[in-house]
Amino acid sequence: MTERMSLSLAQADPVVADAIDKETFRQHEGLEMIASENFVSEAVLEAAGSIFTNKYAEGYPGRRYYGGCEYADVVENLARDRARQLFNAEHVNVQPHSGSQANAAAYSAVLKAGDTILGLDLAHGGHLTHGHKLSFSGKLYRTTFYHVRRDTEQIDYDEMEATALREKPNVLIGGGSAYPRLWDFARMRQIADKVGATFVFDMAHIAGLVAGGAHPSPVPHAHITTTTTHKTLRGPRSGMILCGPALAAAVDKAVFPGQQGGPLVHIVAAKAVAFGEALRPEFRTYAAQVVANAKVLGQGLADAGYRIISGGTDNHLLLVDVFQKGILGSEAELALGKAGITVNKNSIPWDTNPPLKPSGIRVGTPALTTRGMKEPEMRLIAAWIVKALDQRNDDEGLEKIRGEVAELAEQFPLYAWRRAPAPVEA
Ligand code: DSN
Repeated sequence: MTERMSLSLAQADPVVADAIDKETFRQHEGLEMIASENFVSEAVLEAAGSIFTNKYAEGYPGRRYYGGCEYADVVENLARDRARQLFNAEHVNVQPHSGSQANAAAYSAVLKAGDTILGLDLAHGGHLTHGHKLSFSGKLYRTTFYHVRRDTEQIDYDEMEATALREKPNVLIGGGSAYPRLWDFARMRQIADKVGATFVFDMAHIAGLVAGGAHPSPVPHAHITTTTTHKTLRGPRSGMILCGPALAAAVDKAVFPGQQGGPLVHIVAAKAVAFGEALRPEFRTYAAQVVANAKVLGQGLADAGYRIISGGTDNHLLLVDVFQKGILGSEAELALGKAGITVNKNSIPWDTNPPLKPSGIRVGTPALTTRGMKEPEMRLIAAWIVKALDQRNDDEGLEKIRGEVAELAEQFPLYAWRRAPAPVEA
């Protein structure tokens, strides 16, 4: 081994090391409210940064195309067994590198090019991979969409059924990125069965809530359930597919060799650790608190006159109409960022503004709940959000809120031992 191989990151590449230090500090000192983000444990970080990154393990446990896979088999079997237990699933594939690749594999397990997908319109809370024309899903397949109702801003199952009967989709896909309400899994399965479609549910956003018993599970209803593992589920950035025995071989073949080569064994190991954490009783408490926090946060914003899309939330996220107060989502994102609160601008259903300057923001509670924040902090944060939006053109006012935010963050430490002192800008 050359001397260079044994240098620490700070010695070998100070520029990258410095960016990691600064990112660690950024994550600590602000309020992370992007609904799809979370903070993994030190144990998950350690597994994700482990020497399994060196290993090729194409194939599946016991059936690999490379030698030396005995320990890769240990971690993949653990990840599979724990995920099966967590979601009461018969078959699990833990190799997809991401949610998009999990969806690509799920489709290719049951569809051929040109077949039809019916999914929730991205503009109404869906996901790019559910048929958007710029995604592989919209290029490879014929796509049709269902929507939310104008009056309730909740899924219009009658429209979904009428569209399914008319368009005869081969896959009906549920789930999305910005939908705050419960899904009617049983009704979706009925609609899929009526037209002979495969019912795929993408539970990426809610997987942790499902695992923690704070949200009903799509797994008993869907033919195939896909997910990411890094959102509410609080694992490493990655994907996973669950299904019954009838589709197990097709799904496995679609992941490898269909979509991917060698799995990221270090990330599979980190998934095993995260699923082990999610099986613990504390995770149930966490999931329930995520939902309770979102409700309190929504109430705080509603009390200040903000319109919450669909009138509230059943999960970890809120979609807030800021345009009704004359603010663009992009302006709100910028102002809140200056105040140390990270959210993302988001289209709202039937938005009259364009996606880069939409009418809403999406706000989520998974990451702050991991830090230990509860209802009192949510009330405080709702008040800061309202104040920051009121003072959106006053940089001094926003800076003052940022100071208060940092004081709160300091009381809920994150990765304390990894944190370098506050970076000094040159
Ligand atoms: N980009 C993710 C989200 O923020 O919801 C979905 O893939």
